Amino acid sequence: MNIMDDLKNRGLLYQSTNEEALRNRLSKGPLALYCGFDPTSDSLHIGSLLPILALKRFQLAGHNSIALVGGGTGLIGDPSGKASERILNPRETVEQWSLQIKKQLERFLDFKTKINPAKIVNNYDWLGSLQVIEFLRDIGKNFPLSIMLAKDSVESRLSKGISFSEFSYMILQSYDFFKLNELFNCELQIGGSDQWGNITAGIDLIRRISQSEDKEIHGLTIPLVIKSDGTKFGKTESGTIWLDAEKTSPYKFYQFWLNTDDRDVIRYLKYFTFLSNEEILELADQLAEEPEKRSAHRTLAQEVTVLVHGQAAMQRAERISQALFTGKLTDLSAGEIEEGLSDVPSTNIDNDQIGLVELLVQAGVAPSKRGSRELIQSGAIYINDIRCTNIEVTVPQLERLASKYIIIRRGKKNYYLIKFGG
Ligand code: 383
Repeated sequence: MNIMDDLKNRGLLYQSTNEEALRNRLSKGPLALYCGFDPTSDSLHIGSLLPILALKRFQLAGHNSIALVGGGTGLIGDPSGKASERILNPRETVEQWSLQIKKQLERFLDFKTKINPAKIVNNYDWLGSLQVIEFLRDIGKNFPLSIMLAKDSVESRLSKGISFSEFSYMILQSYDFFKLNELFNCELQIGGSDQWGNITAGIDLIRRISQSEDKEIHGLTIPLVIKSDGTKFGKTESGTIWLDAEKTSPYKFYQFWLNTDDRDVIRYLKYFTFLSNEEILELADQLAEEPEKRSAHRTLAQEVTVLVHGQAAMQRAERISQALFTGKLTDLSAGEIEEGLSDVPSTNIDNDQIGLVELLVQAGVAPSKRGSRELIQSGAIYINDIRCTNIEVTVPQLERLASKYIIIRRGKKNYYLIKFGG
């Protein structure tokens, strides 16, 4: 299937400068395209996943994908979609983050293939050495103020405040497009729908400099992910879902996708996986007929976790999920216990010569010994998923998981992790 039809079927086409012209161009052979990512943190989060996968879809369709790390633009800050001025990050920090983001992007694209190897560039390489006179004379001269002021990113901020730096951001991104067009004949820029203004500004710049109104150059945006319940995609109670395994464990990542709202799961399968239309339709049928099996959710969680963290990490996430879900906790290794329970209150206990009643107090499960006894006697306490109603039990009598843990559950779902000996 051609890439435009594939994107359309998946609901990934939001806006394009001229769809017919782009389709026409794509049908003639491979083209180079790019998408940019600013280092505004030490890791990308799942908000960047859709454009990253779009770059991958283009590469799989035979095109030349370029991922751009905004080492230069990240020093300024894109006002698009931002309600207020950003705080500037120190140069060394942005430089460090650029390296980390480059590494992450590299995992998704194929740099080894002989036919259409992906490229990764950093716009600091050309923006960093731009001279102010050159910038204002050769580039700035091509930006009519009326057009700049009318861009959403600027207009929405005029009354709230926007600095000259952020106001000028679109010129930098436009210059990138111009540069990549010059360097690699890059003919298409893609991005989220928030990037429309910057992408079209770049196209205008290239046309002006080349003095050719019909120069082959295109822009395409993909939708921002909207959740059915109206809350923000990619955020949970415990924070952002990052692509870095150190910041969001593969288990947590897997659980995030597994917990997708039923109303969103089929759309996410189209957005975030490479499964075919037929495979997704099949899962939609299963969701309608046997929703309790959660095949669509599980497939989504598996596919996206493999894409981001690899097969082994996905299988480990499934093992942890399975064990916590069925209560077969004895199967878990120390690392798996830590990963699966990284979000729950945990307590280190040095002196284990105490009773269960005391342990519950020390671990914050109960406010007092009296409260502790009441909880145990009422049947609310589970040790390693086995109910314990005996207030005489002592800690040395309890089984240790992976030789140093005890998992306490209070009621249906309040977990506590106890770790013995440091
Ligand atoms: C910088 C220089 C370019 C082209 C693009 C850029 C980055 C761009 C931007 N993008 C967002 C970011 O970096 O700010 N000005 O956080 C996000 N993107 C992608 C996508 C998205 C956008 O990285 O919609 C979500 O992920 O475009 O918000 O020459």
